[in-house]
Amino acid sequence: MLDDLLARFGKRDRLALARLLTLVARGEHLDAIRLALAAADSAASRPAPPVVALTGNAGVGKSTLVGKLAEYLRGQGQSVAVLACDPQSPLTGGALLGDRVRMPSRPDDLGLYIRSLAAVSGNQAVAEHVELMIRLLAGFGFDVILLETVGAGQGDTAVRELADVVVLLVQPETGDELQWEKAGLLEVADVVVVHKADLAGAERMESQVRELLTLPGCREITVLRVSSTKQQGLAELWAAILACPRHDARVGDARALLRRAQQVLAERFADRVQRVGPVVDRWKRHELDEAQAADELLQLLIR
Ligand SMILES: Nc1nc2c(ncn2[C@@H]2O[C@H](COP(=O)(O)OP(=O)(O)OP(=O)(O)O)[C@@H](O)[C@H]2O)c(=O)[nH]1
Ligand SMILES: [Mg+2]
Repeated sequence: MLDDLLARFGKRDRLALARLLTLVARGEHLDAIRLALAAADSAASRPAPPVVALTGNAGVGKSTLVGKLAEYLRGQGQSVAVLACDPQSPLTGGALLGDRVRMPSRPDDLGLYIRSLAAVSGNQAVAEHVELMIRLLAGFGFDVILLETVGAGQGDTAVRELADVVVLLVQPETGDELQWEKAGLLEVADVVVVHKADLAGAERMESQVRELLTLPGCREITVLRVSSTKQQGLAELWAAILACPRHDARVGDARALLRRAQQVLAERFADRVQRVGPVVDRWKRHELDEAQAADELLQLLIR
């Protein structure tokens, strides 16, 4: 079944993509999918798509802005995949909150793919699986990958590792909460969006953010006012995102190295990986005891 799915994925079958994402979300067949992607990566020569995370407090308008940004990019002819780490995401029709639909669903638009992910506790697991989902979407050939993440302080450092550019959303009249953002999120942000700029107090909020950013130790961060409602600032936001030095210098290098290591391992062990399954099956059927199975597996590896 997995082989069939992977073959269809290779032919850009969206249903296969959806099924593979589901498997990854459940933590199933991760290694096999990784291996298949590594093999495909080494064959493909296209550059990795930018991965942009939008993060911020609940209700700040992440889903709305992701939707608008996706529409903007579609208008530019770019294909876009969205991963919304939010089970109630209005982007996906919000099964739980149907009235919150904020983006027209476009089942016919093959250049747009939106997937919501259940928020799972334990950042490590989420990060690991989301990373593989991103690789699936990249492997499928999307030009841009947008990530909506729940703005919980702790998890956002994981976002830093996943995304090339992190956009932090704040909104007017949340003066006190800015302290919280100062503590954690400004450290991971590349761009700060004062969202809902159509509301009163946006300018004041912008100057507060700028003031915070003059504190010693702050990195160069672009601050912009954007209104999704009025569709203002989207082009400027995208330009600011593209102007960020993608984290390739640090994370990107490490990613490239890991990818290469994965390819080498996949190539070197391809024949043996096929033989691991049967050993495990024999162990499951009690034809081998643990020690014998472990021994056989070890022999496979050190051969
Ligand atoms: N005034 C104004 N309201 C906006 C704007 N963008 C979004 N909103 C409203 O803000 C509210 C929250 O929007 P969401 O997109 O669901 O926010 P979110 O950050 O994804 O929320 P969670 O996923 O629940 O954390 C909704 O009522 C939107 O209509 C904007 O540009 N201006
Ligand atoms: Mg949301």
